[in-house]
Amino acid sequence: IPSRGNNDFDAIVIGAGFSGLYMLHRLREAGFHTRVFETGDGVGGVWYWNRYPGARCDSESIYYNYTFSEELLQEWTWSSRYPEQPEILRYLNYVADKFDLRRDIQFQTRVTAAHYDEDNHRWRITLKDGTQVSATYFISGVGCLSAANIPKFKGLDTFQGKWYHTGHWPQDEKVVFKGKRVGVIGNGSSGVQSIPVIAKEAGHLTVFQRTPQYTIPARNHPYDPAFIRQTKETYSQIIPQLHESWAGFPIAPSPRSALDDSPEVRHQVYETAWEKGGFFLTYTYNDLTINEASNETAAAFIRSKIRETVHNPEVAEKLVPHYYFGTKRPILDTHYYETYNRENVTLVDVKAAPIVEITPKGIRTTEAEYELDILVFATGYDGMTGPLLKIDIRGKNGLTLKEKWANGGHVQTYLGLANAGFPNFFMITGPESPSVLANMPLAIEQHVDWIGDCLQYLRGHGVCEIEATPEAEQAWSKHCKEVADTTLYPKADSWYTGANIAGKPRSFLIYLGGFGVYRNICLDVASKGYEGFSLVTSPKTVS
Ligand code: NA7
Repeated sequence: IPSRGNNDFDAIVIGAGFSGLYMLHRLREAGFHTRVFETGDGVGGVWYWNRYPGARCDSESIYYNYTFSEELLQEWTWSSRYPEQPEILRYLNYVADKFDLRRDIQFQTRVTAAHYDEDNHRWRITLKDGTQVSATYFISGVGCLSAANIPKFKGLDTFQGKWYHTGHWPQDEKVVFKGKRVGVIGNGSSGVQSIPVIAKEAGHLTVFQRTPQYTIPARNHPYDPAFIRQTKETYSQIIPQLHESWAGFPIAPSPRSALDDSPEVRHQVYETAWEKGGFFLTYTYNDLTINEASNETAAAFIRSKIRETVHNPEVAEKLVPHYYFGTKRPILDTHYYETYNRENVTLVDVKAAPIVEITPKGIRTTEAEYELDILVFATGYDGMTGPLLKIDIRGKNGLTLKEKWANGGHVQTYLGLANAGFPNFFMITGPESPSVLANMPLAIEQHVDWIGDCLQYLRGHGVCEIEATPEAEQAWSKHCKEVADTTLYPKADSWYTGANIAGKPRSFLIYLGGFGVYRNICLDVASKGYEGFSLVTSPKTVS
């Protein structure tokens, strides 16, 4: 590696969450001079920012970790099936310390622009304080859900109470709900996790719900030490199973359609899954997300559970969803529906009576004004593309990523890893990769390993520029769409499709072919000398 100035690197990575931490480790081990820039003042990414009450993981923690280090796997022990945010943040800090990562991370530093310098095959990167740095490779570890969606309600600036977004919860302030009139807008995973916890403390909680959601009990519990021991002993056999699986968990999908069973047997299958908690879709039948009639059997079961749980029938009906189960991100809860039996909780249907404005005193809908001391936005994220588009990323000929993805009205990538027109730029879990529909740390690890292998290959072959071809990209995007269109997912208004953000072009932003299939496609591309990419060796010759 040739030595360079202080501000010139082989690789620059944005973000010190699960993605950036492992990318740094992987590249440093391979001898690449690497720098990570991170906005926060600590590691953790989404697990650094999401400190809202009740924030926890909804993937089974025993598999929700890195697998690249056997030593790390043996050393770390999760306390429970779905641990809370502080424990996950402790894990990431532990990783950062163990692999001595902090010395190459610059905290409190936002990357504002990244422009590709075609003549020199380098990325020129601008930091918020105006500093210019450069690197051969520019790698995004910005996460899929890190650009908060704060709807532009009229009057928010006049609100005299305090307001927070779940994804930017303050680190240095303890938000005290005791005795306060609290409003929560939104009931996705963040709302569903925080609402029961806030309700226990608040004087009164008003939930402003636009679309009801299906949520399944998490049934969190401490892990049995024997289970942990056994898993740790067999991890080397489990990892290949994770790699071949649909979602990065060692769970064999059911071989049966929901319509193969009689209503009685089916009911029992659903009852068992409900009692077990967790991955209802996986534990039950194989066609809930592709067959409307099968989906309806599961949806009807969950609706019946809501009606059984919520005492007031009018409130229960407001909580009952009427779209395909599982097509918005599945949610796990701890006593969510039960919370609406509390006397200090009110549910407001803002689809029936939309929010008109935020007033100095609270929220005014078309029907009433609700006085509030604290307002919580659990309104989600500009998912998948939002965090990338917050940065002024320009590839060849000055084309911005925003322009590229607006062209034709939809996002287009190659494997969710790369973009035609943006050489030497890689996205960890970018749009059109399985990312958020797989076990996230595992999906991240797979991308990081692929990028790490690729950079070593390029160095070994004297390649100074790698770029996805427009043809390969078009074919991948077409494939993504075709796979999505065989399912019920695109029929829902969700952040998977961009429908949650006003004006965002609608396209299905996640690859639904399954993690194992996708991983093999990526390996195949690499084994064919990076098929679908054009490689430029120095001096400029295309191979
Ligand atoms: P989500 O799942 O996108 O949920 C956001 C919620 O906020 C959802 O209920 C939205 O209703 C609601 N929302 C958004 N904008 C508005 C406006 N303008 N008015 C009223 N309600 C609104 O975000 P989360 O943070 O809960 O979860 C994100 C992911 O993090 C989750 O999927 C996991 O992967 C982890 P809508 O359904 O759009 O009608």
